[in-house]
Amino acid sequence: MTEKEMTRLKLQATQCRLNVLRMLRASHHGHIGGAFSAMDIVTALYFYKMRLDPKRPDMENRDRFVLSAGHKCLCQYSALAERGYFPKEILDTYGSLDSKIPGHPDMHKLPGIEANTGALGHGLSIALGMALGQRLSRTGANVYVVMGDGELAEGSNWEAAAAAAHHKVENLVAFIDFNGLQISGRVQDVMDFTPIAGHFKAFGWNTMEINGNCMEEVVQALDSIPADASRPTAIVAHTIKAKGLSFGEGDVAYHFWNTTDELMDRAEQELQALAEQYRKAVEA
Ligand SMILES: Cc1ncc(C[n+]2csc(CCOP(=O)(O)OP(=O)(O)O)c2C)c(N)n1
Ligand SMILES: [Mg+2]
Repeated sequence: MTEKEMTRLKLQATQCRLNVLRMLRASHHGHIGGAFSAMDIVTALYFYKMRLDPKRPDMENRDRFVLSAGHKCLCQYSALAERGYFPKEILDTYGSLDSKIPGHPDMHKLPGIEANTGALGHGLSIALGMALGQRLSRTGANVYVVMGDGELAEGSNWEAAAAAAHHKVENLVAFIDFNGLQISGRVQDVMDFTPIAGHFKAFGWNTMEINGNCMEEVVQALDSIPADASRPTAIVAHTIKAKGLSFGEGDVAYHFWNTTDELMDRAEQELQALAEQYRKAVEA
């Protein structure tokens, strides 16, 4: 990938973060922390890695994306809108009754959503089933799942981890968004699952550890997934909760943000300035 292409991806991630703010302008509240920590990973998947066609969201051999930590959905809505799955005006309906983009993703309401999530701990099992199905159908499709680190406390994840390794499901890739925080405090105080990569490795997974807010490292990790590993891959992505919201980074109070006009203006200005920098570099 050229430097310009890399900068274009960073611009895209910034534009996606701005889309999140647009939704929060409409609703005045929402889960920004986990959406912003996972935004670089989700951008790399939607704009660099996954085989998909927004005009044919049901294309048989599409790669699948499952957002196991469904409360992070603002990051997926932003990427889907940016990729052209639905008109951006729909972003302004966030928080309204009958919106296609509810507080947790709904596959019956929005094209591009593959599974209903929100109750933590189910996405890895769902993604494993999809990956097995795609392998049987020989479509060549990969299945990508994004999980939270607090979510790992759900025991069902570890049944799925064992089964995925046992069945050598090499077309399954799980990102663990390791931002160190969950709803009410530090993950290590609530339910410590470190070393996360060590646990997946012990189950038989191929594992990597990266800075999940560094686009170069996310892209490199995606490029280095072995094609014939006979193993699923877990990418433990060290991130900062609310990354990109300067006054909220690493602060559990921004797991769910009740916005104020003043702070919203500041957040928007800062991200717009960053986007402008990237835009200039891309156009230079
Ligand atoms: C089964 C279940 N229990 C509790 C919750 C409430 N809940 C919503 S978000 C959250 C914290 C998740 O933390 P983490 O997985 O680290 O995601 P992050 O917020 O950091 O993105 C919890 C406990 C839930 N959605 N599902
Ligand atoms: Mg977390």
